[in-house]
Amino acid sequence: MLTLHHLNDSRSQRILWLLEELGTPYEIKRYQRDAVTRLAPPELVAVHPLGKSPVITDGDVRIAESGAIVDYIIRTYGKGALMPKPGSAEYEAYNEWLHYAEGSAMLPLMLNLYVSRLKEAGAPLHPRIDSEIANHLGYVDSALRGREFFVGNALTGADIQMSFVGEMAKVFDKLGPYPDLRAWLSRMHARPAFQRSIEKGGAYRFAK
Ligand SMILES: N[C@@H](CCC(=O)N[C@@H](CS)C(=O)NCC(=O)O)C(=O)O
Repeated sequence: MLTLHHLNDSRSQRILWLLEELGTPYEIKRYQRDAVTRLAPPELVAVHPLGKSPVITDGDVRIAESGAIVDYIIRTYGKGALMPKPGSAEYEAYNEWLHYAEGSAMLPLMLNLYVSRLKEAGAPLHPRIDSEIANHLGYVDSALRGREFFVGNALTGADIQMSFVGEMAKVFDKLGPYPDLRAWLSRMHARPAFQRSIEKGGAYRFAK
């Protein structure tokens, strides 16, 4: 059976949400962040050398990196759900969002997280970080204008993969100028499968 190696308060939440959307049988193995450092516990290194979450194991398959996990689960267990038809223009847009979330959009948000810890010493970096956050969130907001989902007329893995970008933007209080992104995130949070994933995953402060 597929096992999700789940770290509390993390990107792993979106994999739980995906599994709940699909109704795929799975097991959760839980890992707790260190209360002070917020780092993952060393037991995760036994699952994957990076020691990060999410990771899934499924028989001989082991995958880290959430975009690859979303892609694998949908291809393997989705029976055609949550992804556009391969070869279609919508599929290319879907695949682009799967990569874009972690490959581009998360970078300025993570820089904001770390550079903010430098307090005054980080001040010279903030104009560039802030303008890149605005660049990406503005792009995402305009992509959602007049649409309910990122691709097509139904939920896909693109919405699930992009959700953590929305969560982090919300945590940093950056969603104010982006009504379409804000409304989309609220719609995603209202989905019954998302709500179930919160119940199963334990406390998840990002969705509050
Ligand atoms: N790009 C990776 C990022 C994985 C990642 O950094 N996960 C974080 C949780 S959100 C983690 O495990 N942090 C704990 C640590 O680094 O010790 C993905 O999307 O899966």
